[in-house]
Amino acid sequence: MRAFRNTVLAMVSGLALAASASAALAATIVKVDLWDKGAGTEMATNLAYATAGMDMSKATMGVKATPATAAAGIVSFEVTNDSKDTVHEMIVMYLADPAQALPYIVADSKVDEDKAGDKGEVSELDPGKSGTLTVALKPGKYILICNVAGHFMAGMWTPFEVTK
Ligand SMILES: [Cu+2]
Repeated sequence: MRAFRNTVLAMVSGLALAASASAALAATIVKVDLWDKGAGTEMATNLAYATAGMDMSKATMGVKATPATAAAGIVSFEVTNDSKDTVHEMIVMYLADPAQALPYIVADSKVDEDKAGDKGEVSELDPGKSGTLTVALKPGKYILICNVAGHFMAGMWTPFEVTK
C-alpha cells in the first residue's frame, strides 16, 4: 500500500500548506505510546478487537493514545515505541462498522490491511524510536493497531474517535 500511502502523504502535505496559511486549521496532536512487557513474556493470542468476552488486562503489549479523541480535520500522531527489545508500528484504521472484527489473515497472524480501512501508518519503529503521521480524518470510529505479526492478537490496538 506504499503508493496509496504516498498519495495520502502528498494530500496531507497539501493540507499542511493550507493549514499554515490559516492558524484556525491547526493540527490536533495525539501522543501514541507502543508498549510491551518484554520479549521474554509469552504473548497473548486471543485479544483481537471485538472478540466476545476478552480480558484486555491479559494484554502483553498495547497501544495508548493521549487523547483518544480528536476533532475532525488534521491530526498528527506522535508515536513512540517504548519497548526495550521489540519493533512496533502504528496504523490508523477507519472502522466502517465498529461492531465488526477486523479482517484477519490467520496464516500471517496479521490484520488484512488491504481490506481494513487503512488511513496511514508509522511503520516498524525500532525500540526507543519515534515517528509522526499527519493525516486528515473525517468524523467516525477508528482503531490504532500494531500489525507486526501476532501483536494485534496480543492486545496491540486501541479505539480512537474523531468527532465533528
Ligand atoms: Cu507491535
